[in-house]
Amino acid sequence: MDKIYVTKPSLPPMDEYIEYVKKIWDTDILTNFGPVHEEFRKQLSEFLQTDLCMPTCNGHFALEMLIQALGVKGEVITTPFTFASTIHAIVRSGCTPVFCDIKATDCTIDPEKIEELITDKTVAILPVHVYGFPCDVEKIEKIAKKHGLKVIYDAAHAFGVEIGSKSISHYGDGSIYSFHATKAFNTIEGGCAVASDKETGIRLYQLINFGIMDEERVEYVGANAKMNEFEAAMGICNLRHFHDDVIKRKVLHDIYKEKLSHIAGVSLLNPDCKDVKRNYSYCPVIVDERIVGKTRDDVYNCLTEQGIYARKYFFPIANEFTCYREKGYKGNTPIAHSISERVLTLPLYSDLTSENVIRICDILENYLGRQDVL
Ligand code: T4K
Repeated sequence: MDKIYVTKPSLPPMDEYIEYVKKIWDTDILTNFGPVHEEFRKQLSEFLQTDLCMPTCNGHFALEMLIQALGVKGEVITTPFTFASTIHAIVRSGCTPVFCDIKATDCTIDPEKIEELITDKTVAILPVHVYGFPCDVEKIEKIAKKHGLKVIYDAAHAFGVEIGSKSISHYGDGSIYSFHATKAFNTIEGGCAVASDKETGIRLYQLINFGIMDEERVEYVGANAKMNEFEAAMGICNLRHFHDDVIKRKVLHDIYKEKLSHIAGVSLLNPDCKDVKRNYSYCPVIVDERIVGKTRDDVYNCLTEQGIYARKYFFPIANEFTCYREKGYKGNTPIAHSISERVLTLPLYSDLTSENVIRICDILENYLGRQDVL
């Protein structure tokens, strides 16, 4: 049996990519905002409904650059239920993370718990649209306005997600996406930062290229966070197929939903996202040991023995990382802790066959048993 990983990159037909590789050979421009980059940026702007978006070398640097472009320095309220990048970006930018707990329904920041963490040092809220599930953007905005805080969204998982036909990147003062190979939309490595105002957009553009203004002027302590021509070419090609990929993911997600509803001790994390266009980027499930006496790790091991490599996104939570647990960062996060011990993300990608989804569910059913659905 072939191994099945949690994800597999979407690759366009090779001919489509080669066509762009030839263009790169013709121009001799490999990076530094070349013509393919420019073409991709325009397409991205259209897709995201904004001119203020900048492709970057990855999602992590997009976040660092955005934090810097917005002048954020101080305490930043975020959640620990995320990939290492979110917290590393805050810390590497000289800010202090303050950890807010999450909602059990969708694993995004719990807005009811934000205000109690605000101090006179708080400068920003940095929520994560984890698994592509939108945060409670309206409530977060109200809190931010009331206390004069910036809002930066880590939308690494949320490319293509819209709320009421509006791109999710239009909320807050800025957002970032990841276009890493493992994401629903990839440019090999890559990402993008989106600003909500022109001034931040221009600063982002400058910061991404070392803060260089022109040949004789360097105004900001920027970095090299540029996307190169080969990555931009992959972006152009993959963008053409993104819509179809999401449809394929939804079909597979719906099979999981139906099959898992009959299996004891495991439930699909599938929040009721009203008025939301989803991207089905991950398939997180929660294992309930109390029902079948099997832990998340038991289920993980059972799948691994069958060549199915699910992942524990996100375990451990960031405030329990070796590099952070002794730092004394503020915030109690019992729900995030509890979910991180019970969550498992099952394989989901556009090339996965429905037969394999059924096989994964059958393995789970054999191991955990059936439950009656009302
Ligand atoms: N914020 C959030 C919330 C994020 O989740 C991330 C990244 C970021 C920010 C930062 O964005 P980037 O700077 O990365 O653009 C992966 C990704 O590397 C990472 O991008 C992602 N989040 C995170 C959730 O997942 P790993 O360490 O789990 O990846 P890895 O290499 O174990 O890949 C998972 C599986 O995918 C493999 O078992 C096999 C398959 N795979 C992977 C690669 C790289 C392939 O089939 N082909 C491939 O080329 O972190």
